[in-house]
Amino acid sequence: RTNEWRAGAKHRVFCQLPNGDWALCTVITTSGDESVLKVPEGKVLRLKTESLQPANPEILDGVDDLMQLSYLSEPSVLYNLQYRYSQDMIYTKAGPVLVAVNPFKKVALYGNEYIKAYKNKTMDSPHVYAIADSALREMKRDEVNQSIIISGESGAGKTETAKIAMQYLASLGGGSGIEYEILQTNPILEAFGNAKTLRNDNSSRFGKLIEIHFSTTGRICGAMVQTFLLEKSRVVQCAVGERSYHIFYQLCAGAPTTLREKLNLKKVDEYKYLKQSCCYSIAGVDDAEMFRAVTEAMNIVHISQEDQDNVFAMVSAVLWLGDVSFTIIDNENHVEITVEEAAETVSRLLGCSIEDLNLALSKRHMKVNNENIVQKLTLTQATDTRDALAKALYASLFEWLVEQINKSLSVGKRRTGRSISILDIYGFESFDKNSFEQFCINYANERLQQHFNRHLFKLEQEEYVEDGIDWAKVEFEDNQDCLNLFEKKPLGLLSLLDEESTFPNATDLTFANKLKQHLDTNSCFRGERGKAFTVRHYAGEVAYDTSGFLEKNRDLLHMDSIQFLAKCKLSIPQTFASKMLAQSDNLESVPYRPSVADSQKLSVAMKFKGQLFQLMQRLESTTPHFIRCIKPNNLQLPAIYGQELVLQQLKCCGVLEVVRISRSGYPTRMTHQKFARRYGFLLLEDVASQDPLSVSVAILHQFNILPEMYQVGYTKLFFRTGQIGNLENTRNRTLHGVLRVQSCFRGYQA
Ligand code: AD9
Ligand code: MG
Repeated sequence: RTNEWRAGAKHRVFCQLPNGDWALCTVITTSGDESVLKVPEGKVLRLKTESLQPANPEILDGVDDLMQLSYLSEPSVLYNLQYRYSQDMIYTKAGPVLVAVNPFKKVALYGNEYIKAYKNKTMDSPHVYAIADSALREMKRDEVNQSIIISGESGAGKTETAKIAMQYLASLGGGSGIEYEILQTNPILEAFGNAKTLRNDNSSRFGKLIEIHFSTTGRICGAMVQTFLLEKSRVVQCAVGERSYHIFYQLCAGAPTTLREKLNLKKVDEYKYLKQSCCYSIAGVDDAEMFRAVTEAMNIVHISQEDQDNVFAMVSAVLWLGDVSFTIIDNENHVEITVEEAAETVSRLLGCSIEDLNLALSKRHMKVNNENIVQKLTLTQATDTRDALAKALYASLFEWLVEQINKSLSVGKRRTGRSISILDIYGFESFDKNSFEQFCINYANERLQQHFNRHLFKLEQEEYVEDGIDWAKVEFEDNQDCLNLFEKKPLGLLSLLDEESTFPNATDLTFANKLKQHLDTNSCFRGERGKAFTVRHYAGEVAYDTSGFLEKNRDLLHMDSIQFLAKCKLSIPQTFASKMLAQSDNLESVPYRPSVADSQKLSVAMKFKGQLFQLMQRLESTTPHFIRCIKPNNLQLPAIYGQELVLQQLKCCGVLEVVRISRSGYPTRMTHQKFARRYGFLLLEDVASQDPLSVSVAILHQFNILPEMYQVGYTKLFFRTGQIGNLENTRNRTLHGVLRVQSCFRGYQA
């Protein structure tokens, strides 16, 4: 805010209403330190002048780019987005970033006509298509790989946005129908990796990077999908009101009779795994219809009928596994599986004997003092083993599907052209209770945020340098401290978690205590009572509960389970298990996992960290394009714009940061020509030379714009925030004056 600003009569200002929302109003009078205001519904309010915030002049209402706003205050940014949102203009630029506000309804902004218009540049308002188009152009022009990085919280529209970007790129065609295949990966991945949550009916429970490859002639020639950390726990437990993965419901609703009989399918509300959340359908979604779409998509990406049969056998086996029950056989609570329909169906579908299944779920082979012993499992242990097996089966299925998709879309090793990657990864999460999943997700977001900061900051400053203006580099307060808290060795969150995971007697409480002991001096960390700790993330503080951290981080699948899967006749789990066994020739090197495969030596957190590093490396070699999705309400309903919710996300995902960075720079830019054209007529004295630069400089002088408030570049003028607003006011007053004089004159003549 500039110091010069004062609320004067007729000024547009923002005032905060009792409910906390900002409203645009006009000042009627100001006396003393109070102002009388007219608010939108015609009501009149009296407020302290100092509580008002300046509003931008009317010509800036609903501008395409928040950078054009003279005042970049929170209310002006909120107002601008809302102004556009109410007219279905859901896209707005925030400097280099595209902001997308979820419409929660069909908006007429997509399809071939629009794609053509953006391709031919007959349309240039902010759009995902425009972003995809610049990615394409820059890929060709600079011969550099590009990335489109989409972020935002759950339900904000990341996955839809990613699909819209893919749609644009696919419209370029590839010749062999490969572009259609690429689009068809979406229904498959969504069926197996998305689920209804309390926040989003179609929530992605995995992160995804899709790299689209182009030939040297600029046509699509292939693609590769990489996924991150699927939420496995959902397969065996999910909260009331949520659902497990879509495919379970789709299969049960849509399988044709023969398949239904072969897989011995029941109704969804008859499976224990699905029953616990009491939620079976999604409003407006026909699961049976979706099943047909998924099988059709599988056909298109060349998954054979036989493989599809295997896939659905596994889906059914996972469901039935949840119904496998145990019988207690002694007074120490040891169990065996109950031989009934569930166990029989599982063994038939997986292609194993009931004895093998029983062995895998009720016994464990251990090596104690170099002696092999067989331990009987208790009911709790057996149930956990069963659930771990179900999760592993499902995860291996998901992995297998991604592999098949990649085989089908692969261009082979002789790739010559460039690529555009689209990243759709879970956004920052902060719930009442935050567990290991949020811990990993938020860590990923810290990494991405760092990438975001570096690039936007660099870009911003490069423009100043390119236009030759005098610019003292602005140092930016980054999130390195928080990243260090996670990554530092040996005393960082991840290292300590891994260390604790190696101790057989460690508990979630000893882990929490260890963190407090070693990290309490870290400014981004705070130990809480009991098993809790708080991390100060860039997007806000999050309190984590360590319950389940160690177990989820170890993610044990016992050797007995792996060996069991390796013996199954069904090919997908069998291949998966054989691969794990092949990697585990040196079991002794895993001190804390006496009976698991070597391939599990890496904890979940460490694997994830490795994946993230790889991802960052890949993104670093690309030119990034950022899209920030915003969820305007928590009801998944159209036309509701919750200011507080939007503001919190703008802050969270760093849009206000970008705006803040710009505020410390020169957010308003205008070419010499445009500036001279727009304000030249205000000049009182003739300028010797009529070239735009001389005219511009004369205007700046006449209006006493202080030298520190602007910079003259080679092609543009750069202004600090608020400067154009003053000029614009003078221009309007002058124009109105002129019009009044003209109309008086006309009246006189008549
Ligand atoms: V999550 O982190 O995976 O839980 P996303 O991916 O951010 O989340 P998603 O793309 O799934 O959200 O969008 C949620 C819903 O918003 C969609 O199912 C649509 O109903 C709705 N949506 C999002 N974007 C658009 C759009 N451009 N046009 C219409 C949209 N509807
Ligand atoms: Mg999603």
